[in-house]
Amino acid sequence: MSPALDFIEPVALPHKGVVPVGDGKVNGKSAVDVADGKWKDFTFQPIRESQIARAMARRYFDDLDKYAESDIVIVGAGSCGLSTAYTLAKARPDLKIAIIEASVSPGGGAWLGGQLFSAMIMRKPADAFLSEIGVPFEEEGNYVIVKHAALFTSTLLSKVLAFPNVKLFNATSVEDLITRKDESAPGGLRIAGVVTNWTLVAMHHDDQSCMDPSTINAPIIVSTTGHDGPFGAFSVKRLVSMGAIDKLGGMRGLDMNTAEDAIVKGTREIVPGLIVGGMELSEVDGANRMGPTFGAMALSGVKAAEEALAVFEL
Ligand code: 48N
Repeated sequence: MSPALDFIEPVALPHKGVVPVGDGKVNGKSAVDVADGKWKDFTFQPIRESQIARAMARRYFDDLDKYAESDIVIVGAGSCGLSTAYTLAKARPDLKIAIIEASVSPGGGAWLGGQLFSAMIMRKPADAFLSEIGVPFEEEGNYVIVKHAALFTSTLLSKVLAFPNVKLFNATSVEDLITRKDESAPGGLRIAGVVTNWTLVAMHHDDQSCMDPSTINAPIIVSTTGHDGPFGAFSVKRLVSMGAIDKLGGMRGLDMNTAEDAIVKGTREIVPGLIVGGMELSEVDGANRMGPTFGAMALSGVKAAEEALAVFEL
């Protein structure tokens, strides 16, 4: 251990197998003496509370300023959104990628496997993504098993957050989409950014007056807000309400074999500037749900990233 951290070096207490002879002391010191000695003079470096406040505020507002103009915004930090972010950030370290996640805790539905069971199943060939991010798994024929879904989500999250060109704004909701008239687009609209608010603010629009939102401009938005639920399917429901698409197909019943292929292969730009992936897409296309298997989320994220890069490179 580096000398700077030697204070946490475990105290070399007498091994149980070695019975101290006599007064229970080793080299004239008892275990308590040795432990106390180490901690007795311990102290942290001094600090003034305002230094902590400034360190946090400065970085947060620097990030708000820096990412007010982003190259790509990903809405939703579930398994699909995080897989998109990983694939994009690795492929294009020059792009500024903002992730907007409504919940305080990112990860969406991928912290547990299914029905509160903790193991996570991915059908092959999604095991290639697990190998790419370094998540160990057990082989079982046509599928693999990660021993705890949180091992996948925490590993992916840590990799995404380690990229210098990625910023996660969690506890932040996308409340609307920035639009531009575009006669060449099917619904006459192009998406050019997102409208955001802190989620705790967004939840109180009905009981607090005029808390206006903020915005992020970006040429490409990848929306992965999950299937319809309290927060889900946000962007595609907004596209319908603004007349950019006619209606939603609505997610269909569970059929693993049909659902996973349809979500991955169907991940695409729905209207110019807005790519939809993951379970949000099932609401657009009327795709089946797949239940507790997550390979399609990972590979839909990979495909969403490829779709974004293809548009970006036009
Ligand atoms: O995990 P989800 O809900 O969505 P995906 O598509 O990443 O993964 C879906 C997957 O968990 C399943 O549903 C599995 C495979 N089951 C399928 C089945 O058959 O039931 O993550 C979406 C994230 C969440 O963290 C939300 O908090 C967030 O998106 N979110 C938002 N973030 C910002 N602004 C919003 N308006 C918003 N809406 C949702």
